[in-house]
Amino acid sequence: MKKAVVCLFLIFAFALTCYGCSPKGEKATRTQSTIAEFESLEELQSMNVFSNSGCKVSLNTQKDYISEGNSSMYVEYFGSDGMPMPDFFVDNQIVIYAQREDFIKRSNNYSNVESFAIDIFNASDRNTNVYLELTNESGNNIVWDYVPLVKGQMNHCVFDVDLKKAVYLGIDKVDTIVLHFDPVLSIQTPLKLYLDHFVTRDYVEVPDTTLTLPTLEQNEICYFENDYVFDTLVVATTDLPITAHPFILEKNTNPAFVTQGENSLKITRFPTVSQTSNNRRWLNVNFDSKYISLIDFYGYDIDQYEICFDVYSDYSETIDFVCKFTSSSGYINSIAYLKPNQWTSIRLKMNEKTNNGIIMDWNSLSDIQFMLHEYFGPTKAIMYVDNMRIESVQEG
Ligand SMILES: [Ca+2]
Repeated sequence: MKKAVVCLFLIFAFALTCYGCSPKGEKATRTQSTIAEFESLEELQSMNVFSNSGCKVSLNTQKDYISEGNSSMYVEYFGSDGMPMPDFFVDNQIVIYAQREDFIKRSNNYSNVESFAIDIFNASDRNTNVYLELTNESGNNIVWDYVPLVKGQMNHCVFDVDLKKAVYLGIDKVDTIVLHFDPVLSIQTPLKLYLDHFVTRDYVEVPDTTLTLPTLEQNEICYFENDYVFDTLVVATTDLPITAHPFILEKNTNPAFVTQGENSLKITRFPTVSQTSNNRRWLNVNFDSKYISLIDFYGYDIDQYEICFDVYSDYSETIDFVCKFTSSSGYINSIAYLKPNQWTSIRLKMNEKTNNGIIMDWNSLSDIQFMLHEYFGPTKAIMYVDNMRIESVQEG
């Protein structure tokens, strides 16, 4: 038995070696393109780091803090002195314009990107996070992800791109590339970071990003079983400041958080970095219009049927959850209050009147949105949604 395992291992190792040392001329799986190498003051000046009064920027030439070339960028973010608010924070971001022809040796079309990578030495006295955000002209978040930065070491950060979704959102026309870091409160010591070698890892052969519309089951609004939904659900952050952290939307496969089939929608919420908590804004999760047109509302007696779905929240307090349905006759909001760590079954009568006081024309449904308040919780919170369906009205 042991022998067989060793043999298998050897075969596997041999296969790997062959793969690693493929003869010249054979196709590589990916190449690399530069976004920024932080090699000159001029290059640094082309990013909007200097305009930020809460940080210091300089060109570093100490070898320990360089991963490529002769220099890196040193950024020090500090909480501002004398601010009356204890939660005052510095708007700590670096914005790189995707069309900087002088430094970026590529177009603003990133639709061949497998991942973004940057090396960051965290010389602060604490761990922090780096957030990567790509937006296009419409302000949509095409990519939004984060990687932890361990203190006292060079962190090789890689942000994988979900290319199907990114293409759907317009990664072929990127407007800005933003790097954020955790906020620095005025009572905290500064964040001290060295940035170097910001690149994209590109596919040589770009995978197929065509979306295929699913076939819905009878009574289904969304069972979250088809990849199409996950590839096209969008977080709308239009009126939010750039320091607001949007959600991460994912397919959940853990059966503990599924009420239908094998999957559900997982929504991870991050606390908004904001100075005021009295004026909470909304963040929306929007369904794709082509998907909505697949839902079959014909033949239902609206007095006899309801729209139903299940939502789970792990947040320690009761939290509100709004689902908005919009049609040519107006919209209906279903408002639910989710208790912690349990499923809430939401039911909305189909004969409810819209905001215009008339019966909803479900056949002309154009939008389904989950509306969630901007969130100030101390840590991230997770929600699951599953089994959106049309069902006969429950008695009692
Ligand atoms: Ca499901």
